Amino acid sequence: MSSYVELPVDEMRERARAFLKQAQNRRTVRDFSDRPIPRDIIETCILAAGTAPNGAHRQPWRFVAVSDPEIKRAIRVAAEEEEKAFYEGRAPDDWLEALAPLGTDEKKPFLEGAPYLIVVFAESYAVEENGEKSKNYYVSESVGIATGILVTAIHEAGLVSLTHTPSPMGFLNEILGRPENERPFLILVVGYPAPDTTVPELRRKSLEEIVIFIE
Ligand code: IYR
Repeated sequence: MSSYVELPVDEMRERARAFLKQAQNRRTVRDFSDRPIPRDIIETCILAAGTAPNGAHRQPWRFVAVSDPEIKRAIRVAAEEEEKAFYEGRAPDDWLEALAPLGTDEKKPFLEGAPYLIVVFAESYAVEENGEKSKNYYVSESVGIATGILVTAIHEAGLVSLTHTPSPMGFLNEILGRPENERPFLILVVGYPAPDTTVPELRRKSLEEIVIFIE
């Protein structure tokens, strides 16, 4: 394989540590500045997401990158309607309790204020040029991995993001004109953090809590 370059083990270790440090510095942000960001950076990060390993190489993802203020506003209005129903009754009490430390509510100003919303769609099945349907495989796994790479690419570029999942999300197909074989997966809100924003104090699980070695 021509692209594989074996590194000395010490360098591997060093690079793994450096990457961990970068990853540990990523925080999800909920308050965004309205400062614009260049489209080419979004394009580059989406290309990185498109390198994800995926089922049968079907690449079952679509990214809709929205900076149009009217479309962002329409998404905000529709999402807030769903969120209101969620917070005012649809959500079970234990779920609301779990969310309390995050301080979230039905108001989603970032959907309008952040410079970019990247709406990630999962292609449940493909439609060939002749109109025939063909199956995709491991769609959620594939799109989940692609989204992880997208989040990481945006962080590496020096921007911040929020993974947002209004539920249900069917309104996104309507607003964005996407066909029925594309299922909304999540909205990635992207931009600069608002200057005075804070993030909750969170503890990440330790290695012992997340790994079991069998050796
Ligand atoms: N979609 C709602 C609720 C929500 C759910 C989870 I799980 C979170 O980690 C955060 C929020 C909202 O966006 O407010």
